[in-house]
Amino acid sequence: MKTLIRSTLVATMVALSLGAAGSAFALDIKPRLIRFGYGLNEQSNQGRAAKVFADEVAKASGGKMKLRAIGAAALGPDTQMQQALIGGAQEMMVGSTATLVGITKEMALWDTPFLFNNAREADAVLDGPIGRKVMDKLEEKGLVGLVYWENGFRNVTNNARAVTKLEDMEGMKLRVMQNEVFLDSFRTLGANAIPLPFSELFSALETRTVDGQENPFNTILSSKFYEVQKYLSVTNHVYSPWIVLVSKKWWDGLSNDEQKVLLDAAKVARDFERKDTRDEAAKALADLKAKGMQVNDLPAAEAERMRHKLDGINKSISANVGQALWDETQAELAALRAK
Ligand code: TK8
Repeated sequence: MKTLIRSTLVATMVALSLGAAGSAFALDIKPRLIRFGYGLNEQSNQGRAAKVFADEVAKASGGKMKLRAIGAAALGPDTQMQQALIGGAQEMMVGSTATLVGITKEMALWDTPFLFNNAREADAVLDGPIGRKVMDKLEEKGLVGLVYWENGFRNVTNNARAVTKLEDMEGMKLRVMQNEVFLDSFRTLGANAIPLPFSELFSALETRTVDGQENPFNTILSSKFYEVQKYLSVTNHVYSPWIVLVSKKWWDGLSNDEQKVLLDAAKVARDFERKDTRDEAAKALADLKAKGMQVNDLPAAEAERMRHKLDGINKSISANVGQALWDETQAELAALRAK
């Protein structure tokens, strides 16, 4: 009898609160599902940070928002996910800024060869007003950029020879990201540059469709490129950012609180990701050596020759992103270097 009364009471209370709060309450109890796609596998720096991001979103929203991290390009390569975000068929992703250049030309700024000398410069510019300005350009195209993560400084791997001088690039069949700046840069250096989505890269290397590719140490390790590549030449030819993107269509339908949860969580994940990526990079290099890759440094004088050879690329980048943005970036870097 007692139990019956209690359960009737509870039922009445639930019915009352549902009635009082109306349909908004009924909607609230169903967590908002967010598909967050990325290209690398779960055991990568990208995968680890995606998990931190998901945990943080769950915690900060009290379980009302549920971010599902979906890796290994299961939702498609970067360019396909970007289109899904624009169309509103997918909510979020993290990927290379380089694959966004076809959508927002200012993103090409980050592809400038040898733009940043170190991570400190990259963080300062990306997290400062210039990084913000470039990110804001996405909105008119249907995307919202939240934060930049670190992909890292890129290095060349291949099966033909160690790259010890500019001439070693000659005729190398090298996979590059799908972007005019990367294509032009490597063609200028003499390589036979071939644009391919990242998700097709391992098999292209394995089947010798291409001789080589370029990516940071962490990715060369997590994507097991050491299984199909012999030489790793430390060229550090460009710093690659990743960017956390949201579908603007979907973002505009969120409450301010929900937007804040995502932005704050993206920042927490960014700080984790940069630290993890930097901690792991040195270990990854040692691991790659242990796995038998032949590693060499590109001498500074040769890097300088490459940089010089690429002068023309810088001119076309500055024309494309706008001279004012280019000048502002150079001034900011000069100020950072003077410190
Ligand atoms: C992962 C890519 C990757 C990038 C590339 O989807 O394509 O080489 O470095 O990180 O964005």
